[in-house]
Amino acid sequence: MFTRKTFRPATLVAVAVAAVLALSGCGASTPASSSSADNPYGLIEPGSIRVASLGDSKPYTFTDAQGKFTGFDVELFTDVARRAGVDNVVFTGQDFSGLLAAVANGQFDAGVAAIGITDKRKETVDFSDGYLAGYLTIITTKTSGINDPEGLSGKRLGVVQGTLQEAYAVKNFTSASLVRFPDNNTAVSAVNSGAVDAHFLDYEAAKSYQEQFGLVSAADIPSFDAPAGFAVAKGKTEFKEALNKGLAEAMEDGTWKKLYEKWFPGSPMPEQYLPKAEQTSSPAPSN
Ligand code: SNW
Repeated sequence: MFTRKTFRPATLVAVAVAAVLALSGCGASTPASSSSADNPYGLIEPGSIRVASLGDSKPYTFTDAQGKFTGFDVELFTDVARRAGVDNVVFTGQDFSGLLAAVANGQFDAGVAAIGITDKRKETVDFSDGYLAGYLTIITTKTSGINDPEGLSGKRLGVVQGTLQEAYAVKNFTSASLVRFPDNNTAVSAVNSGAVDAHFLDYEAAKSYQEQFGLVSAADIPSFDAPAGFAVAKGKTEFKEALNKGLAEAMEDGTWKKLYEKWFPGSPMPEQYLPKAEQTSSPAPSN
């Protein structure tokens, strides 16, 4: 792990430098992926968007039985990309903990995985406007006896490394023992086997695992101050603005609402992303 972490960026820089030299011929300093007339968004490969995502965050981003990426975030991003003029979107599954760094260092054009926008993360990447604001949920077995955050005291709580859940648990669930996992599937397996007592993840993914394994929710914690956004490398302003424009269009013409109803049936409808005509005068929770 240590070796890989220290070596990887250097290797990438070497590859990037080689690519620049190969493409420019004369050693000019414009990187291959920076914006230009035929590649205004500065994509790795003009005409297609490479997206770092997750294979096990159903219904946000997941792979179906055929291994194809689908889910709310996947369909929304694909729609927004099309509005920005790019039809070819290629999703790849990553561990969440490495996702933002992989976008920042140019391995991917975007990161899409219910990624909450925070000031801390903005030190690494830029974000589109927000497109989802919901809860962080603790799931457990029916027999664990954990019914609220206080019930976590002395218990083993799973979190996926690098998530807002991890940060929240470190700060607020100080009497629980945190167990860090690379992904949700591994953590939920640990709940099912009894290796941990509970797992802390996004509300809709929690709901999906509850249905699949007969688990129950012990608490829903609002995360409205960190709405999810699409992550892009810093400085790709044209790309980010095109995504924001597409996102605003998808919200205004009802596409966002249609996808929300499709993927999150029965969940309360947040107002702030609906067409303006459908928003009531009462203020939304935030953003
Ligand atoms: O902050 C929330 C947001 O309000 C919405 O509910 C979607 O999920 C969040 O962005 C939080 N998501 C976690 C995070 O950003 C975990 C992401 C994941 O597991 N894919 O760390």
